[in-house]
Amino acid sequence: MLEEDVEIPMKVLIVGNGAVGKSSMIRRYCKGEYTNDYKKTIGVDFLEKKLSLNGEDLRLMIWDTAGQEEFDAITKAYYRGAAGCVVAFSTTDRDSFDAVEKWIGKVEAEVQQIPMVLVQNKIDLVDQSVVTKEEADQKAQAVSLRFYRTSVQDDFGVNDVFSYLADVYLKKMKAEESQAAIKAQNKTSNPQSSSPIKESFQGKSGAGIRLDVQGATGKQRAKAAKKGILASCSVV
Ligand SMILES: Nc1nc2c(ncn2[C@@H]2O[C@H](COP(=O)(O)OP(=O)(O)OP(=O)(O)O)[C@@H](O)[C@H]2O)c(=O)[nH]1
Ligand SMILES: [Mg+2]
Repeated sequence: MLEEDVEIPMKVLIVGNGAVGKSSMIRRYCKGEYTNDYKKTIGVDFLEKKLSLNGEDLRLMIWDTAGQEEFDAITKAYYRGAAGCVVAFSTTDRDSFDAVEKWIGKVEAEVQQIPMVLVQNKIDLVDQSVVTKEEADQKAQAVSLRFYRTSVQDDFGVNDVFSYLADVYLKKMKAEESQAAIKAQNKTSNPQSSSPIKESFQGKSGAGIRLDVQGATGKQRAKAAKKGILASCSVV
């Protein structure tokens, strides 16, 4: 248990080309709603979702960013502080598939490497697919990301995407908490020692998450995150 009465905030981003279904995915996940109408996102937007996972309560703040390039300058300012990212492309849009690396690069330019997932949306339109299953699997391997196929329209796979990112984040926080406890113990047995503990944590995606733990407990982290300094740990 990290902390009984603390709701853990987590900022999550969703990026990808225009019209791949980013806003639809967030609306589906946070509000259980779906519409066939397309209204492009202007700049950024966000919705919240409370999630209980492995006995912990999380508050996901999911930032929806515009896929149209004209908004790039605005959207990248909102990447900071993210603790997870969904990179989405559409089954029926080849350009969106080819742009995956570009989106990963844009996010990493602002927040280094954070846990990410690759999502192929509109899997209900598989008959009109312009990306083969093999190509999509290869891309996921090439960029070393956990890969999900979703249909926001049919409500297929959407919950799994966010649960996975939340799970990686919780594991990271728990690793931090146990490292802080070890450090406190070391300090008691050897008061001279003051070097920061560094510990690597292997996420499910295979991405190694390096935590620089300098005595903060999970509760302190959660409080710091609430004050807006959410992503104080780096991922390598
Ligand atoms: N068939 C199908 N259509 C979908 C699905 N998800 C979203 N759409 C449709 O795709 C269109 C674009 O969806 P949006 O969620 O607005 O796309 P976006 O990625 O937010 O686009 P930008 O805001 O321009 O970046 C809408 O007409 C949705 O109804 C899906 O799983 N299947
Ligand atoms: Mg949108």
